[in-house]
Amino acid sequence: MQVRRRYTLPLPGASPLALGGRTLVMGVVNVTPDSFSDGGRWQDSGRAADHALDLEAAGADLLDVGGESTRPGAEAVPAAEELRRVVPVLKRLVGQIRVPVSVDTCKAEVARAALDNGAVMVNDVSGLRHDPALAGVAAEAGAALVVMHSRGRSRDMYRDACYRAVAAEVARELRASIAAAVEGGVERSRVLIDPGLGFAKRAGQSYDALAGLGRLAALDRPILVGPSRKSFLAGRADRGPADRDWGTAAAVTAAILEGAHIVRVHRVREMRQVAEVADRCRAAHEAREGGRLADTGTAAGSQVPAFVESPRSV
Ligand code: PMM
Repeated sequence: MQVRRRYTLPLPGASPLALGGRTLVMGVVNVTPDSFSDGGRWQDSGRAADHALDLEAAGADLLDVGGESTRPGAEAVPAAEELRRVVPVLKRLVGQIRVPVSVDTCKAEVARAALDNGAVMVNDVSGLRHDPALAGVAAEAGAALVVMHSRGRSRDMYRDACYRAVAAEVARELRASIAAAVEGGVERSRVLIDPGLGFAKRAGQSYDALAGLGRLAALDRPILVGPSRKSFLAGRADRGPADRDWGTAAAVTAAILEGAHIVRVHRVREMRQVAEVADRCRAAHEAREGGRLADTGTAAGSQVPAFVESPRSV
């Protein structure tokens, strides 16, 4: 098991997020016709907003709203179309949603509109490679910024999937993304990192990135991991996306034991239960190791969750 540091993530106009005690669950809201798992289901802005509220009620700690599919082979979506998909959903959520909302985009223009309409975090799957101006937009708003590891573009996702040592190369490239964020004006304390499971990584390489998550601790930033329903979980039976939730549960558990602070998932209620059990495993390990695996980070105060035994439990 790997160390998981504690962080306090500042958010504009909202309470800061405490990271590293309990794992936070980020619910996915894809307002796209073609995402690999749920494409087309939430295209209507009213249905997408209802879905976001359902995920909040199911226990999501934060939500990630996106208007561009990043599945392998997907063509880029023009900014105008991405804005048309995402902004009406965000507008509907203002005043209704209580958890922080992130926008999943690589485009500065879309990020700006989303931040103007209630989003407080930008999730850039390109790690600032596609539109470096995005850093300035996040900085100006004081937003949190997720820089995810990937290479190339969605349409030729696997062309650059060649690694000698996946975890080390992902860490090195994420270090460059953090530097680009800071150079663009984003405070380091607002940056999160993500190894980008399934992005420019074949199945075995995604497992290598997951198993090597501990290497990212050296970058001293909170870690977000998004294994949900991805093709590396298809297994020998070649299961389809909707059939990968048990595999997602296993990957979420592995990610938490390897040091993830936030997991990005489609099935919030179920994965919240998974995260709670994995957190208890962490806490038991930490107690046994006498604090070796506990906080070595920057935020003060104990955030290890207090576990209340149910009187009904056998
Ligand atoms: N995966 C998808 C989209 N956005 N963002 C982050 N930070 N990490 C991920 O792993 C990730 C992402 C893949 O598509 P989906 O929205 O259908 O899950």
